[in-house]
Amino acid sequence: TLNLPEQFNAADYFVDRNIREGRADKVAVLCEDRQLTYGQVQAGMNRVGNGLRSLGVRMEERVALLLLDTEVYPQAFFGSIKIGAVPICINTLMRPKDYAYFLNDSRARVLMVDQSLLGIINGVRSKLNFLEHVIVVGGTADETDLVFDTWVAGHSDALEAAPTTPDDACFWLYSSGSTGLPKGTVHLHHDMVYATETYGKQVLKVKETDVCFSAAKLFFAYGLGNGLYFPFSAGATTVYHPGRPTPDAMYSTIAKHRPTIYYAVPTLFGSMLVQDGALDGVRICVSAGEALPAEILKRWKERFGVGIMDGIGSTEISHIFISNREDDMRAGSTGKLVPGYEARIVDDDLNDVAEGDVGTLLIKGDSIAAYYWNKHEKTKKTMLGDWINTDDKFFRDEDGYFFYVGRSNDMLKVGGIWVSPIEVEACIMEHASVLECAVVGAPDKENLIKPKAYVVLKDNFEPGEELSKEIKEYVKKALAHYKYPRWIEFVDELPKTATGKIKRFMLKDQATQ
Ligand code: 3SK
Repeated sequence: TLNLPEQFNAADYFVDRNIREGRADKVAVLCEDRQLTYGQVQAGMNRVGNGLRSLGVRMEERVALLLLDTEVYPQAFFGSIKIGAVPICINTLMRPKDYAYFLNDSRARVLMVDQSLLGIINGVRSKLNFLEHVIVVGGTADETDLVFDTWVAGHSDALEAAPTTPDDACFWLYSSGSTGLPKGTVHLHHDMVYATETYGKQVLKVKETDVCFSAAKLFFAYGLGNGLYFPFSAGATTVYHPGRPTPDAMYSTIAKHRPTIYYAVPTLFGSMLVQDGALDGVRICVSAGEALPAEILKRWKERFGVGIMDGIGSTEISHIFISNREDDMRAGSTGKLVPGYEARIVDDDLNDVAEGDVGTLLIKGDSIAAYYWNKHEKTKKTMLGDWINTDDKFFRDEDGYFFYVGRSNDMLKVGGIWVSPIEVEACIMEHASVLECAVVGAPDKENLIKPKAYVVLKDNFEPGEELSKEIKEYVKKALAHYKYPRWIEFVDELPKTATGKIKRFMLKDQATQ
């Protein structure tokens, strides 16, 4: 257990403590050509907190953050937390209807949005039932909105933390499932501390001298720990790249800011391997989001002489709970339990399976989210007292190494982000030519899973490259880009059970051959 005081605020722990411990002048954030010290982050955070209070934001109210990775992020995130409000880190890759859902579901009255995303929000503004104030970061705003820089400048840089407790709501992330709407995952003030004391300190071993750079964005649970609360917990420096994490951008950011810890997802490690670039100064790389193919790990080590520490985490558990270690990496295995977490591998009746047998992974640890907002039934099925059902299938060998086998449901992890095949199927079905379809995961040439669609066409439509391209473009426009099927196979019919259910396992087997 953490033994936190009865009154505890995560912004005090992750930001103010750095000032008390003498790091006011230490560089906290490097972003392009700009830098912010811990003293400047604290002042900005306090101004944000005071600014939100002046807009009438109270303890427990949600503040939506639709922001790129820049120096504004820690100020907005911890500024909200410091007054006891609850920031929601929102994915910047989504579509207008998704934003309307997040903002209405959460009932956030304030949104901080990067100016590059303001157009999307304006497009759905008439559908937003609770939003009152929009604060635009990095640009101008129309008369009704506020501009972040001028708004914060008008508020004091002195602020006392609100009297929150370790068990108050602290922040949310939206988590998506194979069916149903995304779930607001409610994390408490102690959750980030628990993840820090366990994975951050005992596996990652982040130190004050480290410079962290996460290709995974801050709005992902993975990126939030990597690029914000782990480095801040140690008084280290973090590097932000606001743009797309292309291999070129990663290499040039690494060359410019010389991080010591570099975090990415397997798809990016794979694409960096086929491009020129160096990793000078990086002492360790970290991978999560999807299983790291052994071949990528081998080629990375050969080329750069640096290992990739592969692990698995979840939005609900805050961060990584099973991981390889710097001095103990087993290719093909997700590694061993992170200290502070317990695991059970169970059958469908929640009985433990024998060692070496495959079952569903349950995890216990104090960084697990308290509940899903407004989703009582889903909360009861997932959060089982001290334990959480990860819906991941694993087996554990006699040495304690865990091996990932797949999902209990049909969800796919694509480039580290969950994709529901059912959502993609529903979108493909809207195309005029499609009679039926099924989407499953198929490995690409790097052995990384991407969506593949099996499509039955209506009469009068001809299968071919043209139509395949058209359907892919249709999905890219309607859904977040990463969800589109990389391959479309036209078939005469889909395999079905006697009751007409698609035999997905047959298609999965076919797609993986
Ligand atoms: O996808 C993962 O493995 C992960 C890792 C850390 C935090 C959150 C997630 C989803």
